[in-house]
Amino acid sequence: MFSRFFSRVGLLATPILALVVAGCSKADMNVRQSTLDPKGPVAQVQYDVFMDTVWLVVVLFALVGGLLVYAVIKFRARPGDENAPRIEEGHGNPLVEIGLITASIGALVIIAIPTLSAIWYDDDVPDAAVPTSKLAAWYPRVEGAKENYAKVVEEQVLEIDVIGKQWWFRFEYPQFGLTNDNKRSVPNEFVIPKGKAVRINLRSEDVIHSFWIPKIAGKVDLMPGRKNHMWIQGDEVGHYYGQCAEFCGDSHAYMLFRVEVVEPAEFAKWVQKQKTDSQPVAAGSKAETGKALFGTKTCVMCHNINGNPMAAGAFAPDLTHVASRKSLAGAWLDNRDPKAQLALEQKDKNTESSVAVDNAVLKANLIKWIGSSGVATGADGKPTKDVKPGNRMHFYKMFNVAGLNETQQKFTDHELDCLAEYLLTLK
Ligand code: HEC
Ligand SMILES: [Cu+2]
Repeated sequence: MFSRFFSRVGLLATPILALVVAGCSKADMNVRQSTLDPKGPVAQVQYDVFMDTVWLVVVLFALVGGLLVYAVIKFRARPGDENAPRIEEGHGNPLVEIGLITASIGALVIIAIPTLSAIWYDDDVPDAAVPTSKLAAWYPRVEGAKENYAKVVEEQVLEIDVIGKQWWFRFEYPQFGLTNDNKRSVPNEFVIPKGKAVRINLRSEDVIHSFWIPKIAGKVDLMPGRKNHMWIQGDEVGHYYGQCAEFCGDSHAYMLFRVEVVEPAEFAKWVQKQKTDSQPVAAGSKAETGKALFGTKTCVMCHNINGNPMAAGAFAPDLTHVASRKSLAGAWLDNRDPKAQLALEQKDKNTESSVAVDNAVLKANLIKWIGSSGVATGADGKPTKDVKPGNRMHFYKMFNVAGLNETQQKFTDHELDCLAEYLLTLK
């Protein structure tokens, strides 16, 4: 009776198990955010620690499970056992107990060694990642005076400040003067040169956030009133997806970011581009109307646009190059053609491949974002749903002539069209 039940369960379980195991193939794990597909040394070390632990646990499981199965079979009740003499039950075998305690400690030590060394390695840019430091270790006088050694190492490490806000990330490159104080910060998407060690300084301007790029490194918290740091390095050119990994309020789930790993020459070009101003708009164009609306509809209070002297806000994402970015609003809205993007990823078998910005998609996203304040009504007569619940653009309280108000604006379709046309010129 029982054996028939078990054989049925076995019959059912086998194909299910086969399906589950098939899902574990490496190719299927190649998704946009996967810690099992490391593309840089920090993520690699974290992956290795994970796998070390998995294998140790597999051995322990087989050992303990195996002993249990052995005991169940060997000492199972047999017909006629009722009359057999009872076996004395033992209590407290010191040899077994001490043996098990020692084995457990041994297992913990085995896991602790790679774990601790990984924690040290991930903490800050290791000397080995700085070309000069290797050389200087052998020839301390090669790079000029010895006292300059620290400075040389420092110069070779690219430094990026990451600032968390509800609900988007701001990136600053102090070595290149790309900072919020200079009105040259970079929101949502940042760029790093391939194969170069990057020190990441993490701060928050409001609540706790967490910085996580699964394929490159993660996670380290951004804490209000406290500096944290980590380092990253991208070894393969591509477009990588990151995410805030610490619950931080209404739109936490919509607080994403991207990092583009590019060839060093591309990186230098990108930095130069960030230092340029926006171009003048053509007279009589929709963009010109949009630029004027950008001034009158309070946008200038929060947003900075270099080349538009009115727009000098330091609170919200810098829009000087908004139309060149592949995503919008904390990287929640994608400005690329989704079909073309999927086709490319499938063709290359690589989720790091990326198509360029699609202007039609970008325009639709701009209109959706700016117009979705929750006060406008949709075709069904109900208030439109906001793209990011609680976001600090549509639900930010500030003083105006009428007192403390949320900055909700109403727009006509024409106004939205003109605003989008203006923002599209900000390449
Ligand atoms: C009260 C301050 C404030 C005002 C006023 C404001 N914005 Fe924003 N804006 C923000 C904040 C904050 C964000 C980031 C929202 C997020 O991603 O959570 C943002 C995001 C954006 C973005 C997306 C930027 C990016 O790179 O992702 C655009 C475009 C934008 N605003 C356009 C406008 C326009 C056009 C106006 C005027 C109609 C305007 N904003 C008025 C605060 C403001
Ligand atoms: Cu967050």
